[in-house]
Amino acid sequence: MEYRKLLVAGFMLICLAIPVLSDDDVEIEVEDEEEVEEFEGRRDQMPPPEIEWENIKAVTKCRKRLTDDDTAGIHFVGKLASDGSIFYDSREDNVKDEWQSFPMGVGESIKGLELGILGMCKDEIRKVVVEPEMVKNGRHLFDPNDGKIPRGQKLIFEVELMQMGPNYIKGLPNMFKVYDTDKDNLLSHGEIKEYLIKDGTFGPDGPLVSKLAKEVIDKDDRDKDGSLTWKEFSGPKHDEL
Ligand SMILES: [Ca+2]
Ligand SMILES: [Ca+2]
Repeated sequence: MEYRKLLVAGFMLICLAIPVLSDDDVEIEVEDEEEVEEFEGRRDQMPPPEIEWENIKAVTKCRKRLTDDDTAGIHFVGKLASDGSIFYDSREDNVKDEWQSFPMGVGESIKGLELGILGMCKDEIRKVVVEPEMVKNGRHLFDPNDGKIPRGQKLIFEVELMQMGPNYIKGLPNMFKVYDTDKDNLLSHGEIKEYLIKDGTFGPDGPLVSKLAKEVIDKDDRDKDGSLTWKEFSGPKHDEL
């Protein structure tokens, strides 16, 4: 009798344990399925085979992965592969004092670095190894004349993706017209802000969106009247209004 009780108890334990285990399995599968749906059509945007990379910190579930249609905001440490010495650390750069942002796919950043961060999730940390022949471009990351990018050497970058945003240079037609919703041929702070809120990349209405909109205006507002004419606006626009 005792033996049968034990058997029953054992069986019940197994029954209890199986759903617990399979629940876990199901949960993981569901997450993966969601990921596949989210990233459909973008899965090919991972680094090409010639780029050596590995995730130091992976984010398994993210709303969006970095593509070459985005602007990337990264913090990174650049090291020489030969001796591991650091030639640049964006967190230590007191001149820029912020992460580095650049539109992807238009030669603003170092080619190998740019290819190596494709497919990253926000907050992910990735190590990217860049062979000497892929240490090209990068005019936006550093001043090309200040000698900070060691050319002709194999480099290692440890990159944290801080932010993704719309790529203002690539693939966006006439942003002047997109921004100018009241069609007065001037861009106002309010119009830029309205666009950023609708876009949603930088979150809902708040200080960040306001600040970014101000930056868009201030950067080009040569006569300091608080709005941008078509001539002042340096973003993507067609040849004429
Ligand atoms: Ca306007
Ligand atoms: Ca102006």
